[in-house]
Amino acid sequence: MDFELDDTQQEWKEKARAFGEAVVKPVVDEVEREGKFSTDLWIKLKEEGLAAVPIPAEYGGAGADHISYVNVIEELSKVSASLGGGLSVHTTLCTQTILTFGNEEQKKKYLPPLASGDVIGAFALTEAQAGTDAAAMESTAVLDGDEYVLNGAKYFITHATIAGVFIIIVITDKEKGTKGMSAFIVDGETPGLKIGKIFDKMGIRSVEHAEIIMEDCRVPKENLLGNEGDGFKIAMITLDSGRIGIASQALGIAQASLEASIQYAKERVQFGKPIAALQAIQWMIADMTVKVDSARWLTYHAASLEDKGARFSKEAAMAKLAASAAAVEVSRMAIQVHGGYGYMTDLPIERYYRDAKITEIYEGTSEVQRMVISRSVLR
Ligand code: COS
Repeated sequence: MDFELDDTQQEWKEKARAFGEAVVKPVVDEVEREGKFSTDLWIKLKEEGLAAVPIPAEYGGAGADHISYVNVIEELSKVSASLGGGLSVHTTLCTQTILTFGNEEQKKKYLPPLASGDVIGAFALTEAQAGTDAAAMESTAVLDGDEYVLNGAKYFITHATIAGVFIIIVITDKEKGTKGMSAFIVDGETPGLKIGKIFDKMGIRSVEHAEIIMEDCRVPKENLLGNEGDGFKIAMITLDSGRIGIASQALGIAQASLEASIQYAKERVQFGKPIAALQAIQWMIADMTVKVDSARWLTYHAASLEDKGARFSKEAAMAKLAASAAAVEVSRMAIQVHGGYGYMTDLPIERYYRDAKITEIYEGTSEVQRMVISRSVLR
C-alpha cells in the first residue's frame, strides 16, 4: 500500500496551501476575533474552485478524488480550522449527500450552485436532546397534498445563518423508529424555516453554528431525498464520509501545531542553545510526529476506501478518533514547547488548541467512534 500523492493530488494540496498562505493567513486572526463567517473569504475560496473538489465535473465540481479533497481540507485547516471544517460540511454533508442519494432532477437543480459555491450547504440532524443518540429526535414531517410540513428545531447547525440549502432529517413515522425517519432538501428561503439561537463558541469561531426552527415549513414532496424511511441510513452514511473530512481538519490543526513547534524549537535559545537540543523538547517533537503521521495514514486509508466505493464506516471512525486525539494532544504540546508565548494570542498556537477540541465532539464524539469501531470488529 502506497500513500505517496500522485501529481494531481499534489497539485490540489499545493493549490490549497498557496491559497491558505496568501489569502487566508493575513486575515484569519481578524475573522476569528470577530467570530463571524467571512463572506469575502468564501467568495475567494469558490473562485479558486475549492467549493466542490470531489464532486463530478458534470455537476460543476472539480471531479478530483477524496485523497485530493482531504489534502485540501487539511491545508486550509492548517491556517483556519473554521474554513476547513465549514468547507467539509458544505462539500460532504450537503453537496455529496445530494450526489449520492438524490434523483437526477434533484442533482441537476441543486448540485451546480452548491458545487460552484454560489450557494452554501448545511446538514441538520442534531436536536437539543438528540446528539449522540440521533434516533431520539422529535422533529417531524407530515405529508399534506403535494408538500411535507416540517415542524421542530435542530441544534448546533454549521452554516445555518448563511446556508441556501439544508439537508434536514426528521421523523415521518414515529412507530417505525430509525426506519421512520426521512431526509429532505430544504431551500434556505423556505417560509417557516427560521434561525433561532446563534451559539458563541470556544473555538472555530468564524464558522457559525445556530439553531434552526421549523414552523409549518412546507417543502415540496419532490424534495424528499431517497424514499420515506431512508433518513437515518442517509444520515449515518453521510456522517461516515463527513468523519473523514473532520479527520482531515484535525490533521491540519495537528500538522500546523507540529510545524510551528519544530520551527520554534530551532529558534528559541535557552541555556545558551536552541531548545531543540534539549531532550525534553526532542521527545515531545518525536511524540507529536508519531501522532500526526498515524492520523495521516488512517485518514488517507479511509479516503482511499471511499474512492474505491468500499464500505468505510470503521476506517472513517478510526481516522476521526485518532486525528482528533492527535489534534488535541499535539496542539497542547505545541503550547508547552512555546511556553508563555504559546499561551498568548499573538501566536496562533492557543487557537489551535481551542479549535482542536471540537474535532473530538462534532460529527460523532470520540465515544461514538469507539462504538462504531467496536461494533464493527465484535460483530
Ligand atoms: N451505514 C449504513 N447504515 C448504518 C450505519 C452506517 N454507517 N450506521 C447505522 N446504520 C443502520 C444500521 O445498520 C441499522 O439498520 P437496520 O435496522 O436495517 O439493521 C440502522 O441504521 C440503525 O442503526 P443502529 O441500531 O446502530 O442505531 P443506533 O440508534 O444504535 O445509533 C450510533 C448508532 C450511536 C452509531 C448513531 O446514532 C450515531 O452515529 N450517533 C452519532 C450521531 C452524530 O454523529 N451526530 C453528529 C451530528 S452531525 S454534527
